[in-house]
Amino acid sequence: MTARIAELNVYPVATLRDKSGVRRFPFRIDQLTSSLRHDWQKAEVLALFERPFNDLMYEAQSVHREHFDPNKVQLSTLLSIKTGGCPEDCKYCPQSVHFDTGLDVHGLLPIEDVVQAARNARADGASRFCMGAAWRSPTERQVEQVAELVRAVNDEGLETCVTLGMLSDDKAQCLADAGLAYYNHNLDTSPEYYGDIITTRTYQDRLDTLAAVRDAGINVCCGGIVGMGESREDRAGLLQQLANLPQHPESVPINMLVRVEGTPLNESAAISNIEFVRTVCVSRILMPRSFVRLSAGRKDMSDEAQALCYLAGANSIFCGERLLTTPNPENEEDRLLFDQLGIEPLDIATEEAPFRAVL
Ligand code: SAM
Ligand code: DTB
Ligand code: SF4
Repeated sequence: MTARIAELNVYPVATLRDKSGVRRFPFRIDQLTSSLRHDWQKAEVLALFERPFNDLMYEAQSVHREHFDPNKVQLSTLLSIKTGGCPEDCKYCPQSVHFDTGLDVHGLLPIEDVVQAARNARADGASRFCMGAAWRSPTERQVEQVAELVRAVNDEGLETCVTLGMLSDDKAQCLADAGLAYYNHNLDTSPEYYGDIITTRTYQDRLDTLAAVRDAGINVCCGGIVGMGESREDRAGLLQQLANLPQHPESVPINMLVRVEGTPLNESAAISNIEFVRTVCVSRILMPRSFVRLSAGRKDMSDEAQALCYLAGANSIFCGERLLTTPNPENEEDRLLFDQLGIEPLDIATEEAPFRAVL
């Protein structure tokens, strides 16, 4: 049964629509297969973290090979479409009004600038274009403006992703109607550590937004940040939450904290690259069919550390010289590393990717 469904090669959360575009039912393969679990216990996740590194790596790479081409990596490019001035107090974030980070604040970018950036991203090999806005929650008008950007970027032949803060059902639907493929909204950390990082919105607020996105038929991009002074138990708690969602996020960004002067977490205790790789391994094992993104933090990682992340099952990155407000490796550096490793970018236009979106 599991194998036959895998062979169908359709997107597991594709919302099927009839000829008039009416949504019929969400097709959720993961609920039909026995291979995906949603009942992970914290002790089980911790036990994975604690395994000898070679055993953990071997298992993660074996799981990865069951579901993906191990030599293909999906490329997304980020653009900050509205920067800074955010009323939230996320202690890692350079864009919060609560911290003085000397950021160049700007309002929503004009559509021409966004389309040009999308064209550049496509020319550089990205298959998805992610637009981020420093909002707590967008207004109706702002959602309509972003919907227009989504249509324009879709027209450039790129998949679209946006991250705009909290969303209600109707706002999620408006973005779905514009053809948005992915919405990024992170849980960031474990429920237990969350209050040490953010006080202006709750964990439940985040889960509610994820449910609104899912119900609108948009693919979910949801992960977190490590290296914020959290314990291994918190890292296990974050991954447990992600894997026990009613449906695994299609995309799971694992960010290594980018330390920004002026933010309260600038001096927090870092984790080793080996612990980061363990986090990627456990993500891959818990969410076997999700794209796991080696997300923020690559700029400070050696080639060898990144290679270990790919071996651990990371199969997606942000490419391009900027994340939202901080630097990312140059395209040429990434190209050189991919060449050394024999990795190729996933081409969603020509390949039958097992997770290709059909919205
Ligand atoms: N304001 C929206 C929100 O928070 O949902 C969207 C933009 S926000 C910058 C998107 C995500 O970027 C955050 O949820 C967080 O996980 C990640 N992020 C922000 N600052 C970061 C940093 N310094 N290092 C690593 N990840 C970071
Ligand atoms: C995600 O998980 N990481 C990206 C994206 N989703 C929006 C953001 C990383 C931001 C790093 C800090 C910055 O550049 O401002
Ligand atoms: Fe605002 Fe998002 Fe930054 Fe939090 S992470 S301060 S919500 S931009």
